[in-house]
Amino acid sequence: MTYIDVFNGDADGICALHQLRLADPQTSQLITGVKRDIALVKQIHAKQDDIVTVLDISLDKNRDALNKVLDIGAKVTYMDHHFAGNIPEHSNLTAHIDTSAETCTGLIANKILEGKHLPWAVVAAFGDNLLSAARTAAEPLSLSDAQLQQLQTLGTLLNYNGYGASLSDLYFEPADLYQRVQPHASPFSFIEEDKAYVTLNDGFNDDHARATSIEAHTSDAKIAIYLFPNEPFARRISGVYANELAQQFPDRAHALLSESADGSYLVSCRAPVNNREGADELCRQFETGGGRKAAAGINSLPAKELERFSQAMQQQFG
Ligand SMILES: [Mn+2]
Repeated sequence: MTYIDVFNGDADGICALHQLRLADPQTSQLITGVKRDIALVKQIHAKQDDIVTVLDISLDKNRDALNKVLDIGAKVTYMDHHFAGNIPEHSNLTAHIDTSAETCTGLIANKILEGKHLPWAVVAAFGDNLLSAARTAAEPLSLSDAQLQQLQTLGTLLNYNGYGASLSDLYFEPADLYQRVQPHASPFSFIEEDKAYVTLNDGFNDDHARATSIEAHTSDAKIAIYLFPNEPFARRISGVYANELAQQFPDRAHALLSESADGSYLVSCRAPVNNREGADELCRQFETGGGRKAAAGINSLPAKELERFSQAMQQQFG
């Protein structure tokens, strides 16, 4: 019998798994990837009675593979907050899915664990740009403003590390980053003791400075679209920078399009913070699009569809 942990390679995925494995330590096989690599369940080679945990990836995008794993006889616990569609009814499946805009997988895990490793759930929520949900969740911890800010920065950096078209864009492979987090019951000890924090912080600051020098391609009171060049810094910073713009201009929807090597665009889209819905609806109109109400993306938007995207965005948020 093998434990198989499948998780999104961002802050939320890492912090959700970390909470669960702090509560129930097991040696497990890790399956993850860049944040956008969400078709992870098909990578599972399960046997009967294996214990599979799937975190922070849309069930809708993994349903066929999930059904196969269930039919083999593995026991699956599935926790997520992305669009799920129909959830299979199977005696081997336990699903904890909550798609409300103010939660994330780390907060779902926290609820199940009754707050046992709450600081990591707060990091997860900050990572997913749920700033007010993170602050509310943190209240029982009675942290100082400076400590809360540290958790926010850690969430941002773990999230930042997940963005890229391939693992080679990233500072750390998400499985390695999870393993570096693993010895730390407290996020503050990770921040103080692991040099990964400094590496990510420095990388983030460099990428961020380059991002802020790029002006919007189109912008008005309701929407803004940015075009970023085909460079690793752009792929790494795009998602976190989109979150930042969303917080800065809370009534506006944002799309950040990073050019890929083949000329298509990798799209990060954010609904207005003051009305967190529609990002998934917009992105799902395109073949490789998906995500959740507040934050969604398109893996490969053909260059010739830029105008169509622009119009669809205007339609959705204009
Ligand atoms: Mn998430």
